[in-house]
Amino acid sequence: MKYIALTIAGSDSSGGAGIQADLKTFSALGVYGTSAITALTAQNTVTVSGVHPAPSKFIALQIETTLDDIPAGAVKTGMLYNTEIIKTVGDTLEKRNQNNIVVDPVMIAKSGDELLNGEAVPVLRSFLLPISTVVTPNLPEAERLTGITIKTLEDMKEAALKIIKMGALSVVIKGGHMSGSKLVDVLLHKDKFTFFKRDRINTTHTHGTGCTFSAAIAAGLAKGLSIPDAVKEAEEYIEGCIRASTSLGHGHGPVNHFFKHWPLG
Ligand code: PXL
Repeated sequence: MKYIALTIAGSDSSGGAGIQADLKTFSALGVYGTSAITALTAQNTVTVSGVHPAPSKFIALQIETTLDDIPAGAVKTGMLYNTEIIKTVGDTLEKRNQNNIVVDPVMIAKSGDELLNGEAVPVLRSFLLPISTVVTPNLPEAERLTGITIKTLEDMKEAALKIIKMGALSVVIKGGHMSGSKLVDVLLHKDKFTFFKRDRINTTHTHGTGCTFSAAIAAGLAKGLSIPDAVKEAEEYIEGCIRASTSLGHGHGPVNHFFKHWPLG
């Protein structure tokens, strides 16, 4: 059986996040990965020093050409950068009736640099959420999408319900930005909440975490897992990746996508 997933995302020259993280994740989870690159970033573990978006027509061409020949069982979107790219990606996927779309509403890099223009948030909400199978915001992203200030688990549940009302089939709100020794991610799928609790791993080497998590969900969907099972597998996978992360460079080091195969540090 051939399992295939397509990532539509930005390139991270430091190799820890973006397209590079997605392809490593697909490979580690037994899925063949294809890619459409939305933007180049000049980046290391400390800073994003430049962003060079691709022309939106060329992004559409990458998606069309790849999928025409190699249909994907699931697609994930990551860094989309501006309004025009969001609209193009949304239109292209909708026109093709692509199923199993995981939307990681990437807004800010670990270094604090902007990966989505501020004015693009409403466009992401109206163009991408209605076609998404799973949306994976962290807390600041969920706050920007919903306008809800999130301080408690109840706030996370309220934000999840609001994101479903915007048209997403399911949502995982990632609780990593909440303080405390335990983390909770909240999945809302078909009116059912599932809570994934784990101990906080004491490390700053978390570059690529969000990209890796959403790519792992896409890999699970490409393999035919149900949404809750794909999220569960992604939760387990990201925990292993973070436990094996390392200091590489001078800032937030990368997670180890291949922790089952070889140590990174
Ligand atoms: O983690 C979000 C992210 C997404 N896409 C690209 C990135 C980053 C973070 O650094 O570089 C290309």
